[in-house]
Amino acid sequence: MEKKLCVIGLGYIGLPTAAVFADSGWKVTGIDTNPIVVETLNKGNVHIEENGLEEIVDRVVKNGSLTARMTPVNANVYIIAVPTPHNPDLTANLNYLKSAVRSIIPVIESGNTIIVESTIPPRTMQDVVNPLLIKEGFITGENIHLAHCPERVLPGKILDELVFNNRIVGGLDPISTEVAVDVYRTFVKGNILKTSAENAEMAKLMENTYRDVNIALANELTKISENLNINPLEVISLANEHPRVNIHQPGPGVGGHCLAVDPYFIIEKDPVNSLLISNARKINESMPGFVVEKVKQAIGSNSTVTLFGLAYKGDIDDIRESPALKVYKQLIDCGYSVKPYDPHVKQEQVDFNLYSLEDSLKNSDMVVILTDHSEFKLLDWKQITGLMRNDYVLDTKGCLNKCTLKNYFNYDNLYELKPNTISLTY
Ligand code: SAJ
Repeated sequence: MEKKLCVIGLGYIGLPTAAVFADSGWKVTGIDTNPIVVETLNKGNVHIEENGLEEIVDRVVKNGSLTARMTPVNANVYIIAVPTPHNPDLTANLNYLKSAVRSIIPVIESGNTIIVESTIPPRTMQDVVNPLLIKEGFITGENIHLAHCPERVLPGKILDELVFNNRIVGGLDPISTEVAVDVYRTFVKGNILKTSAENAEMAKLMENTYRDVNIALANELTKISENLNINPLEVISLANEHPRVNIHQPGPGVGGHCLAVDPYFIIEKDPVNSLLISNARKINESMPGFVVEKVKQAIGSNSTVTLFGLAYKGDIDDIRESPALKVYKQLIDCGYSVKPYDPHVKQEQVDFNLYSLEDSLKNSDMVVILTDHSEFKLLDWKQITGLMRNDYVLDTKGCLNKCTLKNYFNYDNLYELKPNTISLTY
């Protein structure tokens, strides 16, 4: 088979995927509707932060195996990796997906393979994608192949996980499954698991829902523990000594485009039976408010709060659905002066002021750690708190292990933060 591939959507998943295929003998055209993304890529540069991506993109653009443009060209295989955000009512917005499918219709030919990697509600391949192709006279399994192969990579480790993770490939029919498996075999070293499109859709959603529900359990434990003067982090580590227990870690909430979004794709399809999933969402959504409540208890109002970390998790620049943004907004709404610092996030990513490390600490009463960036663990915290007006630290990620600072609080000792017991120095 001639190895020409078109990747539609050059974001966090599409760009690394395009680069890895291009590095494995495919002639790849990356498609994006954003001209800046296209221009940046054609210069051999990248517009997102991901370990090792710059080097591989530079190589495949220079050797001509990866080029970018704004509209699709003919290829043998099309991989769609566009965002599937949620609507205000929390149902999946499939507009990008539908328009990606429509954009390739003029260039697809008999024998081509179309693979959707975007995360989608169960039955979307059957009920939304396939009908768009049928309308144009294509017959899946006969003159085209159609499959869902959900991406399952972790930001920060994408290039490694693309190659070594097991992959689920779900075709609309058995031939489509086999053809799509052959596509991924060119570089995937993990197992390739064959199934139906709808099982693939649901398996992907349940992976992230499992984590969301498990994190909600840890967050609920945190709230109960605060009430009962118990140390939840210690409880989790003790319980996890059991060979079949793996409670996740509590935090300021759940962010990212996956765990915070995917459960809603299941809820929308069967709300009556999704009670646990939807309660877990509510618990995790309540955590930014819980953090703000702790700030209030510790330092009262009319104070200055430094936020360490806006990214939704450590060592990345991704702020999508980040609970830190919600904490920021709620603190502002409560009248606090808020100074966010994040060594990974750039000013143009947000519509409020970001501070340098030093400026963020000036006149500050409390640092709230919201992201577990490695940089924060390496700081000299005695020196950091010395630069502040008051030296309170609230570590929502349990970042500073064995911290001995006097006014250090993490989820283990929240019960010590009794309202109005702390006097501030002005
Ligand atoms: N979090 C906690 N406690 C934990 C673990 C995570 O509060 O114990 C929070 C993080 O701080 C973050 C959020 O959850 O805000 C999500 O982080 P994550 O690292 O669990 O997940 P993602 O969204 O970065 O990546 C997930 C991964 N899915 C699983 O591990 C099942 C990844 O493999 C998927 O490819 C990705 O979602 C996706 O695309 O769906």
